Amino acid sequence: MTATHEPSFGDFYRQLATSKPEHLDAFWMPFTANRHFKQQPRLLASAKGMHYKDVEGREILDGTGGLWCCNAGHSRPRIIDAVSQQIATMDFAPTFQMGHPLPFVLAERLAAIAPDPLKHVFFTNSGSEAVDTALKIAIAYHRVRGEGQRTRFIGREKGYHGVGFGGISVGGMVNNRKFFGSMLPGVDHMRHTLDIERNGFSRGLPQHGAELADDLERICQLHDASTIAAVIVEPISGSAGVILPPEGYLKRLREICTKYGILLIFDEVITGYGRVGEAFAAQRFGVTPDMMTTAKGLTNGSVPMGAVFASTQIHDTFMHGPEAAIELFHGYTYSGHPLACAAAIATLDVYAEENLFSKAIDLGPYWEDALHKLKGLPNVIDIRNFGLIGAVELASRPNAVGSRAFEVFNKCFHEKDLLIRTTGDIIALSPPLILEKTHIDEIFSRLADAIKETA
Ligand code: PXG
Repeated sequence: MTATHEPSFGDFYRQLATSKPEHLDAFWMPFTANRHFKQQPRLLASAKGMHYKDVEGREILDGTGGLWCCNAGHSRPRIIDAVSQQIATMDFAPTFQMGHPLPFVLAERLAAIAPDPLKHVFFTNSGSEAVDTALKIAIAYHRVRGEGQRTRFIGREKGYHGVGFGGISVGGMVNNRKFFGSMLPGVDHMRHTLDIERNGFSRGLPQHGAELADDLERICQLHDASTIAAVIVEPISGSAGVILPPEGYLKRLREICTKYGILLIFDEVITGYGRVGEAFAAQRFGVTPDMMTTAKGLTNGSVPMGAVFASTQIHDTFMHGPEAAIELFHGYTYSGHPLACAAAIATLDVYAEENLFSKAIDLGPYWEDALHKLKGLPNVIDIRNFGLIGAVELASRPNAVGSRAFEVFNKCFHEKDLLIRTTGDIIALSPPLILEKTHIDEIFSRLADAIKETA
């Protein structure tokens, strides 16, 4: 069965495209300047491969994989078929004291591509829920093994771990935190690793800054390591504008965590599923955490799903109580949802058949060269890259942080038929991994023009 995925630009879309702002008012959009958007909406209607089409049928090259989601490109027939067949077969089944085969199959498939010993998988519906799940598992794990005093979490400045109370507490993006009260108690933060002065225009990982991992050592001295449950970091920070780990930094974090019995959690929501040339950044960097949080590329963005990977040691620690007792009082109605599982299994098939996890290695050098050719364009103060991730940082206008990059974003979308993503004055790129060299050329020539045309 092949579901139809041809766009139909019927009256509905046309009406939406020409909507007056008040017709768009009911949807309170996430992380969006709502009033600004609704004056000049950017509405996508269909997607295939490397491209979106907007509501008027204009083709837009996707430099972002949706939002770091669609690693295999858009609307892949195999995923469409799997989800269509699944919804026709069984729409929903509970996973609390019940089961169905798909999450078991999927977990095994995921364990097979995860680094040893991260061989157990807990399903959620998003990255934010994956983060909260991992934090809760960390605290419960220490309690189960008799170290219930380990309740502190250590995050990092500029970290993004979703929007749950756990995630914003360990996160380090100021606007995501300051409106929301005091959050979780007992959280501390290491410094971030962005250092344009020493590392500006680095190709790949920056040379300077491994010593920033020693912040963790200092925090351990301050609070006593025996009070700390876990450290959580993104191997590469995405949302804050592509901040890379300096050479040796992650290894140093791992060493300190091991020394003090602190769990290390890698939030791989954007780095997972091939973005950096291996299934996970943990493998590319040769550093193994105790847990990984993932989402997005897990289903190629097609159905909401997150997954937490836990080490055998963590999982097995929970499995010693009375046999009929529930080991972990945590879960979501939709943990292991049939449609999400079907989408994820089909997605893993596509990744494997098309060897997409190695695309970032094969195309990485070409991507890097093309990106770094933007050096010297007006207002470009840094360029960063790793795998198939790229960032161009622009100088901020006085008293208007973010306005210059947002203008480039708008110009790209409306005039250059290119979708990019911005955060502050940083342009972030994370194209579908199916792209070819001609797409890379297109992305950077259109972006270069937009940057040149923006004062
Ligand atoms: N952790 C990380 C590292 C993320 O990047 C989340 C958790 C939360 O996932 P959910 O599925 O709850 O949104 C994310 C999400 C951007 C951007 O522009 C990145 C994300 C979300 C929206 C925008 O970089 N990452």
